Amino acid sequence: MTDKKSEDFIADSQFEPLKPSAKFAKSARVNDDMLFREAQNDRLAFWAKMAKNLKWNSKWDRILDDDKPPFYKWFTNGKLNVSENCLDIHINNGLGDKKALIFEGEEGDTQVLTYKQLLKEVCKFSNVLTKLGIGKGDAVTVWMPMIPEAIIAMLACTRIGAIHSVVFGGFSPEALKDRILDSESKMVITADGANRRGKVIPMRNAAEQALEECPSVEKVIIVKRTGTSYKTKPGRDLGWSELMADANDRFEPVNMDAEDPLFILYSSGTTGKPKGILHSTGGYLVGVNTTFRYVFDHQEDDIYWCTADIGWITGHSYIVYGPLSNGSSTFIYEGTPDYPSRDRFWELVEKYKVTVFYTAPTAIRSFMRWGNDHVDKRDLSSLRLLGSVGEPINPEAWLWYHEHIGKGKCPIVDTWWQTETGMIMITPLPGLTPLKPGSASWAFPGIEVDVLDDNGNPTEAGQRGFLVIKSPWPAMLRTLHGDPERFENTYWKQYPGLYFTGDGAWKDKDGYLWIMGRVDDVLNVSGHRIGTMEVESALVEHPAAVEAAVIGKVHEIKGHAITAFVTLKEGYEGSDELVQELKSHVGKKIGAIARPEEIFFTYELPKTRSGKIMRRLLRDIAEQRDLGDVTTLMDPQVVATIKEGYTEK
Ligand code: 7RM
Repeated sequence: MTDKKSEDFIADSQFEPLKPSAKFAKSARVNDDMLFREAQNDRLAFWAKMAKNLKWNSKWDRILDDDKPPFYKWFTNGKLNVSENCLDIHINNGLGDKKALIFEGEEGDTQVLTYKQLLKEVCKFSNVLTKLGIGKGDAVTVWMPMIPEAIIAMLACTRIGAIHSVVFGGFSPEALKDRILDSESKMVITADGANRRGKVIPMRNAAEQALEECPSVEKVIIVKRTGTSYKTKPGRDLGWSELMADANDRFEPVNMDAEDPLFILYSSGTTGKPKGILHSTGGYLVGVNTTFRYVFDHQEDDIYWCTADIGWITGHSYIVYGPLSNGSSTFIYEGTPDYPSRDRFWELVEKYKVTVFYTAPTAIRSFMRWGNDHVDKRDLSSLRLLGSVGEPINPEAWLWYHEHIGKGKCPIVDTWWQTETGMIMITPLPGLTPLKPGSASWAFPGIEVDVLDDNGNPTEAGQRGFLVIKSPWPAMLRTLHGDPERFENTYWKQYPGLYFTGDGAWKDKDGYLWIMGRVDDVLNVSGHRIGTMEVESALVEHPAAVEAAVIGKVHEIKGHAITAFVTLKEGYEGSDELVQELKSHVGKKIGAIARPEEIFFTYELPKTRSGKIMRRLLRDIAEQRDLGDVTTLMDPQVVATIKEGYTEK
């Protein structure tokens, strides 16, 4: 890795670390270094203490089983149920009438479920699932819009011990099919349609394209959301409300082992095949319960809003399991921030008096671009804490967020973590950590990270390296579904014994961590992970394409914009029509988020002598940078030609 760029140093030195106000610190959950000291003293004892915040039906006999790394186990032989910890325990503590889930639809329809009401719905759906033959260990795919039923379905799965696999609603039927097949789901839960910017997007009809090729699926449950019509497949398709109408509203939670699988969530890797990241019950819940409480400084009367979709890990951990296991009130919104107008989010913050708001840098950059008028006309005085996740936040966006959304008084927690980590790993604690705009600060108590150079030595302050996690943590992924070998190879081989994050980072002189994003071929488009290989595989499936190289071009709003370089088969001519065709081909294969923004045709791709496509060069071309070292290139002429073509367009 090369040395840090000068901009990085500017980010480092430009700002005085911002201390939490005395007012915030005073009532904060954490305002001294107690947790850090406890964890430092005895990391496992710290996590065991945290685990005691949950209800266990039998206690574990070992905190961490590290007999067969990297296949770690946490809280072995402990027994618990996730939905019981998210619902029943709060009702037993007198919080039954507290709002658990607050929902607003795109059209302004609303729904509030108290803890008691949410428990009833979850129990009813648990009975529905059980009656339909779903039980412990069965996989259920959830492909739904952001509506309460999605969360009810997830919690019901955990209540009966089924393994949910939530697939992002914006993924294409093809992507859905791959994930249903890989998880061997017996059931799919979906909706007739979704509301999106005033239009109705059919879901059940789209799902049918996937279902036709998924023989393992015995039942499909369909929520009526938009009234979109579809042809029912008798014997397989069932309506959510019909099933729920006469379902019993009591269901005893199934006692699960701490290491029983809780869910699978597919995430992009460096090959065309997405990875089925497997999380298990006990450690995951301990991790998200603990981090939610301390990172978001959980207070009893908070109205907490995380804008993620439940199809991503952020939705799993910090819309559903973290907030609910803490007895918080979690708000969800069906739509996008710009419909019907660009003040929609701020209208919602004002209306629901949101106190804690957690979103992604890509959204923040859009808000900045849309102008302050949309923000200034709303009353945001209820906000007390802001969060950021998904990609590095540039200091400029951080400062805007702090000033215009937080009015200078809300700390910002820039939280670094991954689908694989399950829980927040690097983050400020808002009542304690002096903030540096653009830095996620330090590891959470009980988490050990470092930045290493190519030889595995810790880097000096200011020097770039690879971010690693040095010891197991409770919410860590347990394996990749059906592919333990890939699990070992992807995460545990670069530095034997350490978890390789795939991110580049550097530490500053004060020990703050500055995360620079992926070092592998994974793009981050608007906070969503897309593998370059996935897009490339989709492109070359088109009859006109021979070979494709996909890169992420730095994009002001989205983080990365997908740019594709494609070589064509003989007999095909590059044209605007073909560009459009290829773009929609990728959209159809993977989903709209993976649609390349630009496609270029080239007679060859730059390759190393061993035949590896040099994406770095293409990135440099796309970003109009000097090309640097090209000595390993097989045919340097290729680059010159591509560069010419690119600059001409
Ligand atoms: C939670 C989530 C993980 C990748 C990760 C990073 C990037 C996430 C931050 C960040 C800098 C952050 N899971 N990333 N958060 N980079 N600062 N606060 O996003 O599996 O979808 O993505 O996202 O590259 O490896 S994820």
